[in-house]
Amino acid sequence: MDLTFWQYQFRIIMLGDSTVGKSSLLKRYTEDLFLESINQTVGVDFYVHFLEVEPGVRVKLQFWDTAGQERFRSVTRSYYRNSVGALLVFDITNQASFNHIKEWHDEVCERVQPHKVLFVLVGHKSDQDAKGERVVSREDAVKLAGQLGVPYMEVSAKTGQHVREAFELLTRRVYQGLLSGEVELQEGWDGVKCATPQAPHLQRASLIQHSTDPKKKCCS
Ligand SMILES: Nc1nc2c(ncn2[C@@H]2O[C@H](COP(=O)(O)OP(=O)(O)O)[C@@H](O)[C@H]2O)c(=O)[nH]1
Ligand SMILES: [Mg+2]
Repeated sequence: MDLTFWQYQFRIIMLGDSTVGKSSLLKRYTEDLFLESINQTVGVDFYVHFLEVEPGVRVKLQFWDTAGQERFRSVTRSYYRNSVGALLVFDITNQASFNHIKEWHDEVCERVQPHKVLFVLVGHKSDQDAKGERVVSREDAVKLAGQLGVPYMEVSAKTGQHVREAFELLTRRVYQGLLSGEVELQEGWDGVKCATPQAPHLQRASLIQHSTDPKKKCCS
């Protein structure tokens, strides 16, 4: 089987303050590695991972990681454009990173218009909880997630806890969004790509068909 074969490609971005662990999460998910002193990202880094969202339906996930611009809150419009999903990450030991989540959320929503981005809120470095380092309570995080209308998960790139689950939750949300029409394929937008492009209304029709017959390939 050709492991690089895919029916859909989703472009996913990582959002959150500098040092919350965005690059570490990507490294853990795509390479199952954790480095205590991870290099500061230089240039826009991107990572790839493949996931089967249902039998016979392979998705290529293309993750974009900021190159430290988030340190200066100067992430450019081109970073947000063409993305369909985002992990909103804060560090449970860093109150300011939690306080900034709504700003990250609102900024991306504004910048991707007229497109839609689906989110998962991530409370990161959950390994620090056992060490008594937590400053953001789970209750406050759940409350914020409810206000934003997004799911919440606590994860750790260090131990690997719930990392795969968080990325898969986001991927499945996007896939469900495609099936339900909440996310629309559009020409000139690369948030979601189909292996065989054709007219958007036909793609839509094939997606509906697809949802009732998982064996049917996208756009075929
Ligand atoms: N305790 C703990 N530290 C982490 C975890 N993930 C990342 N770090 C540390 O947090 C720092 C910043 O990580 P990095 O991935 O560069 O954050 P970024 O700036 O958001 O990309 C590094 O020193 C990492 O080793 C984690 O799950 N637990
Ligand atoms: Mg980074």
